[in-house]
Amino acid sequence: MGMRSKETIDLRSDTVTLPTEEMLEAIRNAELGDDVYREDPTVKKLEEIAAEKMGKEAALLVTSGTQANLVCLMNNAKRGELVFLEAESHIYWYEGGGLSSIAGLLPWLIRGNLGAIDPEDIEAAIRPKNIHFPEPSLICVENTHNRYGGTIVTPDQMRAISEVAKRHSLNFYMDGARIFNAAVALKVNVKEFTRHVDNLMFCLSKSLSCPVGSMVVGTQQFIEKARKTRKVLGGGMRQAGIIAAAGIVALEKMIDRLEEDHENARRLAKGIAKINGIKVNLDAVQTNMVRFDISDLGVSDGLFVLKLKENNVLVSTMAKNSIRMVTHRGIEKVHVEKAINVIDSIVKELHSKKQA
Ligand code: TLP
Repeated sequence: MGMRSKETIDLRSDTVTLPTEEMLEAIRNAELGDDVYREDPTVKKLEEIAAEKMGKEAALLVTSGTQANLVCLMNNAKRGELVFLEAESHIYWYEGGGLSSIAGLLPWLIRGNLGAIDPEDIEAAIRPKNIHFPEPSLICVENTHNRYGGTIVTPDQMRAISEVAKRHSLNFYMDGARIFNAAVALKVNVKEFTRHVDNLMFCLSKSLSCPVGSMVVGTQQFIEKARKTRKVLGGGMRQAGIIAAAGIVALEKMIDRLEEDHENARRLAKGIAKINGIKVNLDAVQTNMVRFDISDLGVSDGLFVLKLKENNVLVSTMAKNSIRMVTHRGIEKVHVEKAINVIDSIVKELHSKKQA
């Protein structure tokens, strides 16, 4: 049920997962009301469960990860203020520049190690008060980190960053789109990550298999403000219980199984690492993503993606010569093996063309 068709192996993203039978059943039976009037009992229930799981006071269902990040940027900082972001962060790369065009913020990029910013680098970037300087107000982390290939910012690293934030009275926010992947991979409670941040978002519609939705989580006061901002951005939804119903199933049933996705990603990574001409950093394969480099193959990433597609394996490109594959509920061991074989034969074909 996770895959679009029996033949295609879709490794583009975990966003392609389809709802489970249990989710569809829960959607069918959900008790509904108008959530802008705060009368949808299913949404309320999901928001309570999410807040409780994250160890925070309150939560808010929003339409997407992008909307969650935008709502949180707008409520953690004022227009014209400066926000510290990891240089490869999703907020900076893939959200249409909303942090500047809508939230009015100035991004200050700091390059991290596999996605984790060194707290000393933030410390060094914070300048003393001066009439010339923009006011810093927020530090963002992304966990797991997408562009580094699903890497984890550990609880210890989170704590160290939170100390810098406290020392300088900055807000600390986590784009935790895939934070449950991090928790499952390290076998720790997700609160070990969330306790260090003031607020966060996580996605229901990625590895947890929901069709739609993300959650913003934080203090009661923060969530009240976020509710207003969501409405302004057009994200106030009416009988949103049909979305929340699937979210409840996700939080109750879909977290533990993420370990399977991680095993499959490791299997996939080890399999392609053996292929001559493919470079994969196995240390970066920590959750459900595999990024690999094809610069030795003498073919563009666009053409490589196309060749895989012709063989019914879908992947995405993240940068020049760089390919990403993501495992999820629709990917099983047999698909992993088939994908490795397809990549192997395409690479062999490319090598033989080079020699000819
Ligand atoms: N990521 C998507 C694409 O946009 C790249 C994917 O396929 O991985 N934060 C992080 C860390 C994300 O990876 C994403 C989505 C978002 C935010 C935005 O979520 P949506 O797509 O729901 O707006």
